[in-house]
Amino acid sequence: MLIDDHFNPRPTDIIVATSPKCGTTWLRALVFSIINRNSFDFSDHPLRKANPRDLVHFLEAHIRGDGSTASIDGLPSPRLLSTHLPYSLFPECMTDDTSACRFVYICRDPKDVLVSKWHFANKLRPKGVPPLSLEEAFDLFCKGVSHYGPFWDHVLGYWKASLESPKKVLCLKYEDVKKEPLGCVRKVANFLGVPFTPEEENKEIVEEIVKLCSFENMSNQDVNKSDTRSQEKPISNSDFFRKGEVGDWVNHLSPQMSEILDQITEQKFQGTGFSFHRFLVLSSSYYLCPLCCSFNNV
Ligand code: PAP
Repeated sequence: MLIDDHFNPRPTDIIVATSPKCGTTWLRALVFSIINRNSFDFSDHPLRKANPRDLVHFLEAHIRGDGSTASIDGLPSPRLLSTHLPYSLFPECMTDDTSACRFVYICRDPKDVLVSKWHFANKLRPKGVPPLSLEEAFDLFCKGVSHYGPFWDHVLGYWKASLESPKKVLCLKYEDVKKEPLGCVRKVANFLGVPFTPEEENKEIVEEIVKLCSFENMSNQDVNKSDTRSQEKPISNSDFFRKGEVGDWVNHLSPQMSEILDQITEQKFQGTGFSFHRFLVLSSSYYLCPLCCSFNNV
């Protein structure tokens, strides 16, 4: 309602959209560095001094109960904004074909999402409140009790929109970006209408962006290592960097839990054309990819 009543979309707006814990931090960093690649030197880049949350405004946090949107109204175009809102909650003036604003969405295997959410929830647990058990978190997640709505509905909303309006919505998967980061960065740049030129390719700008935004690089920046909690920001930057891996669920979920989650996922996505690759995890460090039949490091 607040978005409907107070947000003034611009046709040049770029929205980074995610269901929580699907790669928001990573995608914010990637899109920020793609669209600003001519403004900064990679050795002295804002992402070396600030967390992506401070560079890409979080839409929901900037539309206040009193309707004030001053902080985002003052941003120059094209505005880069981030959201966890489901696609269906955006006003028609943003989602219909007359609007040129674009959404870049990333989703992730729900088993890894659940594990990431569970760790994060326990970090935020107030002192004196007992930790949330994995069983409890699993139960809520499976029932669709998640921030911003059931995980599967969130994914399908953006997935269907990407099929209907491929120029408006681009859907990525965390696992694909991990596997082929260069290809995914080029895909995002093409989608946003700022493809890499042959000169940029020669200068290996795509490689620079991938390196800058990698988990290893970002989690090692002082700004993301230190405890940045404050009264206004009760969450520390470091809370957004845990493992950054594909398949960590195998270290936490029981075989039964993973089977149940896979079944729910299969049922929800049946007939939609959308799926997550199912990896057969052989140990905590290797998995067999059924698509290319190769062993990969998790
Ligand atoms: P949010 O939706 O609450 O903003 P988000 O950034 O999506 O959080 O989730 C954090 C997850 O992304 C963490 O996953 P994990 O718990 O499985 O480890 C975090 O480690 C991962 N992450 C953060 N930055 C990166 C990155 N640069 N590359 C890959 N994964 C990352």
